[in-house]
Amino acid sequence: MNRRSRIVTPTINPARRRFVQGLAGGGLLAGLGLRPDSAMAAMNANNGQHNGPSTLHGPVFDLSIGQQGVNFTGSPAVATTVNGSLPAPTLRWREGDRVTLRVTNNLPVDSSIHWHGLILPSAMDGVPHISEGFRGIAPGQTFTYQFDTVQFGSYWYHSHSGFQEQTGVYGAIIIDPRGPDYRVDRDYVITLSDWSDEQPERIYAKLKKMSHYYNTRERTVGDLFSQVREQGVERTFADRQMWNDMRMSDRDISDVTGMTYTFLMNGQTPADGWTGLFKRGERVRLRIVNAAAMTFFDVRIPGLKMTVVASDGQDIEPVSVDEFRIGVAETYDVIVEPKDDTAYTVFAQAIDRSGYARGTLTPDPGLRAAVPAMDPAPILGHMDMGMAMEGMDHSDHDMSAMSGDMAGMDHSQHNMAMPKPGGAGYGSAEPVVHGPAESGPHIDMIADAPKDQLNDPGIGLRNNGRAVLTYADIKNRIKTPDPREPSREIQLHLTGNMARYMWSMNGIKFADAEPLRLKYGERLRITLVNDTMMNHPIHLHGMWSDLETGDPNYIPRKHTVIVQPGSKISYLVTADAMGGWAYHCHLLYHMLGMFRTVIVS
Ligand SMILES: [Cu+2]
Repeated sequence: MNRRSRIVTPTINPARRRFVQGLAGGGLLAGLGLRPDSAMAAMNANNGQHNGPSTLHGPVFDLSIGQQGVNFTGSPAVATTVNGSLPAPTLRWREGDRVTLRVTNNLPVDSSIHWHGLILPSAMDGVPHISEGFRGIAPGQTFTYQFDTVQFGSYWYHSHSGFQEQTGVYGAIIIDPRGPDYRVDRDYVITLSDWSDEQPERIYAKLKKMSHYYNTRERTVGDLFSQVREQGVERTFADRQMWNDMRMSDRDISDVTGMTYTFLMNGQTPADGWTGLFKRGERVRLRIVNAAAMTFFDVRIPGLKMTVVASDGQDIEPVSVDEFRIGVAETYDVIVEPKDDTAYTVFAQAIDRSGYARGTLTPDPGLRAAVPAMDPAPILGHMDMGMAMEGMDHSDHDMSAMSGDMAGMDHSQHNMAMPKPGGAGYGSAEPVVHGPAESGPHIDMIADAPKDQLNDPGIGLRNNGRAVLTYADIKNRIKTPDPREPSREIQLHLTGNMARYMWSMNGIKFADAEPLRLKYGERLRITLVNDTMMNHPIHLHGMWSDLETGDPNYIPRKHTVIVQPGSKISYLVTADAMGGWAYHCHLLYHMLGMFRTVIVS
């Protein structure tokens, strides 16, 4: 691997090479675009970054949303971009600054920008018809956002109108602290996203018509024979009968896959790859933002340990890992210290292994590292359906391995902290109750025995021989800002019917739902129960989700929380932000149904 070579040496299984690797040299089309000047600027070397979006420094920003010709796959397409750049320019300002962002909409339809993870007044949050007095930005109009920055760290911004997030309106935000920061020699943003040449409306229509449309991994006859060989006829039959009865597939990991997506790293296709430079011995900070519409990524840099130092912009007690999963809309900051004069691949495989985004950290722009093979595609097991662990006898190998982990987890927790069930920081002690709206054709599953799975790295990452970050590893670096016990608990179920592609909360879709009302100043707990087979990244606007990972003194704060299939998870919220806020699954095509308005008054 020390060879100086420009050649990418893919070792991936040819059978899995179906995803759209993209075009080398693809990206923004300067010739077709409206603003070729900024497109070129975006391609220029930038702070040791070989390619990727440029950085704008605040406190005053002018952003213009428009259309831009791109070519990521060999076919020209039209993206929606900010200042002609995809991803949008990185915005950098300072904690304590009053920022002004003048956003002009040059699209023929309404647009908006939401500042994801920022604590600000409702009127500045950028969600049409939910943020106070905000109805979106009409074509040709400029909306001026202005607010005081009360935080620091890595965040991002994106359109909250239509499906514009899918077509390119997303970018990173870096807020530098007034106080001391991690000392590093290099500081790079890594924005992950999923590009499709198909119009998002078309993708959505296909999913509505046939939810498996993009799932090319249905079982084959060969799978049947190998399952019979491993588990015997009876167990194989019982297992398959269960899946058939439910009219579900145990391969449904992602709704939209590499069949249509080209996965991008800083706007670069896997064929090209983003490149960041370093000198041996330097400390390099990577701010990873998952700006994808629908894709979870598992991120690793073979040969390098990553020290995770922040989650969703918030400093955490540093954790050293080989790999982490990043849900849609989450951000993680890691520090790496390459000791050798060699190139490293930044490898972000999609959760369903239908493709990957790729970049390179290298001392020399001409040097590349091998691209690892993708892991086997995960298969859903009983735990992912929230079934009781006793029912585990005919589960897959993943599962039996997990039972050991779970036993270990319970044990250690009891020994360690003597948790007060239901106490702040420890999660819910309330029974799981399925409401009356959770039956009918719009619901295809309920979790009988959903478990806290804080210690579980998630499907496809269990027992893979690498140290994988889990939510249980995340502890705040500062003391819990609001140590109050929750005065009440709201249990919200994430619900849906995969086959009909209907998504909801508590069995009720957004259009039919009453807002969730919070009392100003109250401290409450929200427990999310996932009655579906998918991971949902749930994002509460305007207030922190204080994730209960088992230590009441150092509760980490997140803006987006992954709820694993068939599991439950709890966080505390201090309702300290007046007005209307969006609260929703951040998977773009789930959002229409799995959404609530939160009103704090
Ligand atoms: Cu969802």
